[in-house]
Amino acid sequence: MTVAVVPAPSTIRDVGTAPFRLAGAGIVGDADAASALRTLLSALTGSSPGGDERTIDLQIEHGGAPESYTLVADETSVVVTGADAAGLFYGVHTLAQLARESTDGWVIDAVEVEDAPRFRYRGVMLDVARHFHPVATVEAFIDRAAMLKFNHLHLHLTDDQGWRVHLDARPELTRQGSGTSVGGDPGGFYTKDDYRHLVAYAAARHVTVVPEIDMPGHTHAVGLAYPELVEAPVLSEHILETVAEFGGDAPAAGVAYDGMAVGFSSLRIGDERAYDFVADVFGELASMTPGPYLHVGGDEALGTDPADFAAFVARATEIIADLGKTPIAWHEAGAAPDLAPGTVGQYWGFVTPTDGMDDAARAFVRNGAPLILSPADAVYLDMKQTADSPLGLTWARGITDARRAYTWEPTAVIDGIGEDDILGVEAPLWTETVRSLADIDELAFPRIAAAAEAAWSPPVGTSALRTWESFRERVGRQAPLWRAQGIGFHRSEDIPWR
Ligand code: TNX
Repeated sequence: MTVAVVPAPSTIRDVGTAPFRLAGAGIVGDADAASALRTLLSALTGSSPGGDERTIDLQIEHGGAPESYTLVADETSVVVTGADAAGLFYGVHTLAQLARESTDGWVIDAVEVEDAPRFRYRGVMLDVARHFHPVATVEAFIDRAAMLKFNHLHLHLTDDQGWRVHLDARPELTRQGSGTSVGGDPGGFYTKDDYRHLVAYAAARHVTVVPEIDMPGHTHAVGLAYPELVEAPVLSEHILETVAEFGGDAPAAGVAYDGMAVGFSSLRIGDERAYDFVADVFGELASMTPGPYLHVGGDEALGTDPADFAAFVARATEIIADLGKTPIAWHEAGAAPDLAPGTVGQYWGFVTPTDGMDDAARAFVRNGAPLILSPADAVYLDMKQTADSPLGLTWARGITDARRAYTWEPTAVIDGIGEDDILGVEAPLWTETVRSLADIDELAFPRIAAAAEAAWSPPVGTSALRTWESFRERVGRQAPLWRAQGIGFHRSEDIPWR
């Protein structure tokens, strides 16, 4: 039987009858799901089911696990039943993946699928700071993620190179801190309406936006707008080496930074005005963000004294918690003894941890909160897939091909961190080298599908589908659907593309 579903479902069984023919079939049931299915099928097959000989029935029946669904297809009917609207939406995407062209025209094989997510947080991240990406690009990225059953979009909204969301409380941030991107490329920012539009666009696809304001490091752009809030750039040996490696000017106070070095900037942690700033920006962001999370960054604060860093992240996470939101911080913040209770950690070390990064991650769990896993040498979508591509970086153990992106198991990464300590998996796409949607597609695909499988599918070792051999076959069969969506995926050589 042709199993073409990615991420792999909990169970899929061959029913044994002839397939369901789409020609002459009609779609009935839930209107939102029906319209999503029509859009997918007409892009794929060139026509939308509209007959009345057989039906595809799309229903919500409350009671099952959140986001779960069942799909039963045989010769006479297809029934997709979601435990909630998200579950039905995912069932519809599974159904679109099952459609294939046969001598009988487009058909759905006779199968029975039972499916539910492994983790409740399944994320992708887009860095809109190193290169600004317009609203339409973010929409397209949301569409791509939702097709693979991701349910969170982390927007890395600020960094040394630019501040990308307008906030009335601090209007100079976008007025003076958003003009450029890496390499002197054009900058930009989202208006509050743009941001609200993206939140709604994502929500309509069962995706929650997680905004990140990165601090206390990665704040050079803040200094363009409010110089009193940031320290002078720290030009350490490491920074000067990075500047030499990637070119561009060294960071300088009051000058927009368009290079690729990290770890030279810091808010003035000892100054109370820094905390007024934190309260202002997160307060306004909270009021525009219906989702439960606000991400405070906290990574690579190499320009900040460790004790000062600990004091800062403790206060910043408390400010977020006081707004009624759950703080998320990159794993470095785990070293701080007084993080707000419940602060979620995001681990970006390697699949085999180095440099005590696992200790920092475990500290979040000791503090009573779970972890999001983003092991850089597996799910960083900005690592090079091939040596000859101009896109991507190589710091996370060189080339990350699809096989490496696939071959890891979340509970095997950090000693002592098991299933219940893991909120989910997130695949970040940093954009130092990424200028366009075409660049995003080329780097993200097909590895984003491997990350989706780590986040959604049963653990490695518990399902025959969770092997590289199975994945490469299944992901290769996504090609017609991906082409129909206009996705310019990287044609990894080790995948048999259809
Ligand atoms: C590390 S991982 C970063 C980013 C860079 C990225 C490039 C992490 C939390 N920070 O600042 O953009 O590497 O791969």
